[in-house]
Amino acid sequence: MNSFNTIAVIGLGYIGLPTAAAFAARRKKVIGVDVNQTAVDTINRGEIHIVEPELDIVVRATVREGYLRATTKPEPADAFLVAVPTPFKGDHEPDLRYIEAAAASIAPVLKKGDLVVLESTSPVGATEQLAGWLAERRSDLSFPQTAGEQSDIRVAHCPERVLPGHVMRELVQNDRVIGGMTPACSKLATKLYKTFVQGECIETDSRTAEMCKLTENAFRDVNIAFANELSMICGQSGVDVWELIKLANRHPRVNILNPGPGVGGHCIAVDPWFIVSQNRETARLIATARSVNDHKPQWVLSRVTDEIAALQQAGKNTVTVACMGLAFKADIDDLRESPAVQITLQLADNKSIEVLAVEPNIKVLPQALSDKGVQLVDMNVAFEQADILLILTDHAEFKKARLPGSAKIIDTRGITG
Ligand code: SAJ
Repeated sequence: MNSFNTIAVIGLGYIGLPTAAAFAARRKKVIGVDVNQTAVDTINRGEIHIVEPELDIVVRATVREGYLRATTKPEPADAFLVAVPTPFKGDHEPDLRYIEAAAASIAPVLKKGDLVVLESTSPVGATEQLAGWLAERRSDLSFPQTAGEQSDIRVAHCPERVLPGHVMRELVQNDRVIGGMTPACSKLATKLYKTFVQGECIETDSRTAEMCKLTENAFRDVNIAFANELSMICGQSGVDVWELIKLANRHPRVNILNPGPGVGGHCIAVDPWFIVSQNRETARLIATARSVNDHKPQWVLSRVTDEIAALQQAGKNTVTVACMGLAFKADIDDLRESPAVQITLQLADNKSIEVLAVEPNIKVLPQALSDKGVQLVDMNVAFEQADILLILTDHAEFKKARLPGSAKIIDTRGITG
């Protein structure tokens, strides 16, 4: 049986790089592959191009010891892990072009006995599609969709489920769902993950594993939508939503999540659409949750606009709004799909106000924000200058700070309660 002397990881982003590092830390020879030459060069210097606690230490050590190496072109290996983005396109249909590109790049170096694992969050059927793309390019090898348990190449879906900010710990400790295209595929993939996974590896088929990952994120999205909807209802009825949730959660079977400015990141705001796009008639609750969460930034904006109008009516000529936090959640630098960025951008369209941004985890503002005149400032500068403090991210720094009494505070995260 394959003993995985060399493992290739395709895609060195928020999931691929930590996974590559975890295998390398177990003294496996790991080839990390990414189309981004800058990322490849950074990793080969023993540095990292993303922010994730403890990842830098593991990458530095494994590169120095020669276990981890990055390149732009796949090389022969015993296992190939595909961890590339799966965004959506058009009317929220999944866009599998990066998986197809990964298949095209690894096909030439595949050999009998290899394992191919799709880690990217994917719509149901994507693993079979990946195997199809590989088979089209390698008619000399047999694949599970035609050869079943006798296939030359084993193919499985093993979705990642790690929480940004806690990736290095969760990679090792979380249970893993292993969805092989056949039981032999699952067995081989379990053997691979057992290299570093201390949680349980639970075997199933690839379609169930695909749906399982989508279900986990849709479940969270629906629950956050419930909290966000409550916050909008409470806003109309003069009830403090944070106190309400605290009280309701004293019930032994109620556990409401936290409202916020909307749902961001590259997972929860995206993955439920994969279920919806394949089940337009039946996935009604999941689709509604998406629209509730997507509407939340507009609701926050209308509250801020009301406050700005009130200050202007009271004679304040130039109102300064400080947007506290741009990251999509606390204590990370990731601005992808961030509702805080969306709100800040829209505020900056109002030429009668000044917009400041405070984001302790970044050094440079994204171009789109600086182009609109938004200034990145320290927290204390914002406290001195702001007429409205708009709390968009519950960073630890903000929770510890003494907020100024001089500004109107709009707290979308409940840190002031
Ligand atoms: N959020 C709230 N209220 C809450 C919880 C979250 O507004 O009570 C917001 C956050 O501020 C953020 C968004 O939701 O904008 C998503 O944050 P998150 O912490 O819920 O999740 P992610 O996107 O960082 O990671 C999720 C995780 N999935 C689940 O918890 C089911 C993680 O385990 C997955 O591995 C990850 O998606 C992924 O890669 O799919």
